[in-house]
Order: sequence, then C-alpha cells, then structure tokens
Amino acid sequence: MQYPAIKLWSDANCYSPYVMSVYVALREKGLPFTLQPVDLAQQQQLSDDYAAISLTRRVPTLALNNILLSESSAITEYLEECFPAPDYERLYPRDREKRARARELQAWLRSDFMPLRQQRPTEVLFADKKYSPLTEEGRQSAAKLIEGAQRLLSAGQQNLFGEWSIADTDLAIMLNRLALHGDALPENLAEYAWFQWQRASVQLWLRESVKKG
Ligand SMILES: N[C@@H](CCC(=O)N[C@@H](CS)C(=O)NCC(=O)O)C(=O)O
Repeated sequence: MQYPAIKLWSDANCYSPYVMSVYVALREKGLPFTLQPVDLAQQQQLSDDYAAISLTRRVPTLALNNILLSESSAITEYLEECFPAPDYERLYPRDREKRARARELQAWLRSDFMPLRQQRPTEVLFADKKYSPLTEEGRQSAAKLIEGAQRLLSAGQQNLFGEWSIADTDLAIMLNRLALHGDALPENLAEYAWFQWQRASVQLWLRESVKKG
C-alpha cells in the first residue's frame, strides 16, 4: 500500500503526553511516520522555523496531506477521518454518544488537573523520577481525577467504552502519574492503568522515551 509521508514533531526526550497520544494513534493505525525532535529546553519551539510549521508553537505537530496540524486531539480526530475503520484501527468509539464521551474526556484531561500535572510531571512515567508528597491542592486534583475515572469505569471494565479508544491511553497517562509514583490509587484504577500501559503502541512510545531521555 502507498502511504503519504507523515512527520510528527515531538519534544526531543519524548516525554510529552500529547505527543504520546498522537504517536500511539499513528501506531494503532499502522501508519509509517518519522519523528522530528524539537528541543524544548533550547526553546526551539519558539524559533521562526518552527513557527512556520506550527500554529501553536507547541508539540505535537503533524504533517500529513499538505496540512500542518497542532493540538493532539485535533490531530487524532483528523487521523481517524483520513484513515477510517474497518481498514484501520478505530481511535474513537463507533457509537456517537460514546464518541462524544471520549472527546469530553480528552478535553477534560487537557484542560484540568494542573496541580497534579505539575507535582507529578511525565518524568514519573518515562524517567522513573520521584517527587515530594502531594500538597493539599495536588491531593484535591488527584481526588477529582479518581472520582471521575471511577464513574467512567464503574463496571470494572478494562476499556472505557467497550473497545479500546485513544481516550483510554489519555486517561491511563493521567492515572499513571499517581500509580507509577506509588501514590494511593484504588486497585481497579491501578489495574486499568497497568492494563492500558501494556498495549503494544504504548510500549513502543516507552522505548522512544528511554532511548532519548
Ligand atoms: N493542548 C496541546 C498541549 C501541547 C503542549 O502543551 N505541548 C508542550 C509539551 S508537553 C509544549 O510544546 N510546550 C512548549 C511550550 O508551550 O512552549 C495538545 O494537546 O497538543
């Protein structure tokens, strides 16, 4: 099969949860692509060269079909439209209401939980780093996440919507900030996050981050 050339701009260490989401989506779809590092430590994302590529001057950015697109969930939705099921793995649930729920969760995970993200950065996930105990604010943020995840996973299922979706990877990233750090997490959520982490596409990303970190 002939594939268009796909390029994914990533942070140089591959620690970005947003790049990870797009990377997993590309792997799930079985699409060949090249990773293009952007050195955030050197503020390369603010350079004129990168501004010409990325509207937001952030990673990820994807080049595909003559479009340069930033914002991870916009990218995964575009990939889903360009490479639909049944020929390619589905990234979003087929059911419209479940699909809306998946997008709701993606938007929530990207716009909330700032104390948790700050106190449990992705170095926890990809570099085994340990940090101080959560502050009260961090604990509140974690409690909100746990409560929401429990509502979504109340039936004790391994995937949120009956079949894997990219929202599962996104939720597991957030839950694993706690689980992999050894912070308290209900057993069913720890098991869910562990299960999601075993997915081949996720394991491939972990190898990228180990190589580059
Ligand atoms: N909402 C964006 C968030 C992207 C984002 O925050 N990327 C970070 C890396 S994790 C970045 O590029 N930071 C550099 C900067 O903002 O200057 C998405 O989902 O893609």
